[in-house]
Amino acid sequence: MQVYMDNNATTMVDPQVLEAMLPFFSETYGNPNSLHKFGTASHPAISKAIDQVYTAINAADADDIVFTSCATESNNWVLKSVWIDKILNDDKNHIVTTEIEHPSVLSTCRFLEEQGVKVTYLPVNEQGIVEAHTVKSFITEKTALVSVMWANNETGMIFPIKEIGDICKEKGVLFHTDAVQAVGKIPVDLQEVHVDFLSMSAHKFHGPKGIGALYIKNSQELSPLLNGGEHMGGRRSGTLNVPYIVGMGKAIEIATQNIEAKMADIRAKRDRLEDALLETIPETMTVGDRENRTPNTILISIRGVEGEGMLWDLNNGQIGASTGSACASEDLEANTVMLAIGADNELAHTGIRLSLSRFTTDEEVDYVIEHFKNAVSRLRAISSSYAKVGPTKGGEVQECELHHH
Ligand code: C6P
Repeated sequence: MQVYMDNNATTMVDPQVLEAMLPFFSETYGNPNSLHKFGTASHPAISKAIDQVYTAINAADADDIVFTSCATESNNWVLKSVWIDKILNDDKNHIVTTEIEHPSVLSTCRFLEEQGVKVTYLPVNEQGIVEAHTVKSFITEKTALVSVMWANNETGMIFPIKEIGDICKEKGVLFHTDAVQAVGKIPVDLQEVHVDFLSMSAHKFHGPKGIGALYIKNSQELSPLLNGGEHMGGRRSGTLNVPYIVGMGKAIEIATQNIEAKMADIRAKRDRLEDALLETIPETMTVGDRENRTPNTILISIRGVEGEGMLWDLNNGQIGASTGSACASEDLEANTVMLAIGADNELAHTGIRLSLSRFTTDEEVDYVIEHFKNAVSRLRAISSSYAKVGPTKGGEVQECELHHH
């Protein structure tokens, strides 16, 4: 058996999505900007995909959606263009974000700091989220933009986006949310929540990699990141990637149809897995209240077991998991979110992220529970740090205290 438990890194393309995409590679392959029928033949499919995306997030208008190559591009676009539009060409100089955004936001913010922009990185509480009142207290007259993720990729913790959106609206500050880990996992309703810009990526909800979108409320002014041939009304140039656009539309439609039922199903499997691991393996803890997490995610820490060792053992057992985000997994650093919520360095090296999908089966969950228990026993038997400290409460579930730094 092979079990893929790393669906926050990417997901498999749903076979129905692949099927929808296929005709647009070698049959309807014209450039949509061409005037002949090879080009115009793809227009209905593109319109349909835009409709599928804007309907899925309950945006007001199809014009509010612009396709990009991925969420990294969407995030770069918002941050850099707000810098150009509001900081270079206006009198603002400040961006508010959080300590635990994805690198596509954090490293863009660091780049902007080098250009002279002031950036506030808000700390998270012990649940791994930033509360709305904290955001409010850091907004000043000079703030151009607040950028806060909808859900965190490592913990699944969901941020109070409605409250933050209301504050930004009241203060007249632009609000961007990186909703990569929210769209397709939990309801995202832009009639309920005030957001100016929202980033998403198709491969997180069983669409293809290399296609994303940016929602722009009321298609408001935002300088393009890519200048060129006036594609997408001049907002994002580059020949439209028709098969991937079609795939993204189909994927978001499927993911958001009956989302409550899909969530309940994934949540039941996730909770069973989490309970089994916490109950049978002493001195383990998970990060963040389950009720406020995306229903597919567990970040579990196992005292005395290095995350990388655990991944290696899981990989030998044909289980794919991660120690945190996929793009940070090669540097063997401690889990940044765990450090941000106050875990000590040793504990922050023991985090394992397990992320399920709607394709995860009960048999796979059983297999992971069994393998995980055995892997922990094997690794603890050879762990010098575990031998030094020893089990602190033999056999019982241990609530590890996290202290805020
Ligand atoms: N997170 C993870 O393992 P791209 O690569 O551009 O499609 O998506 C980037 C991205 C942006 N924001 C969030 C919150 C994300 O989780 C990701 C991708 C993966 O957690 C890979 S690093």
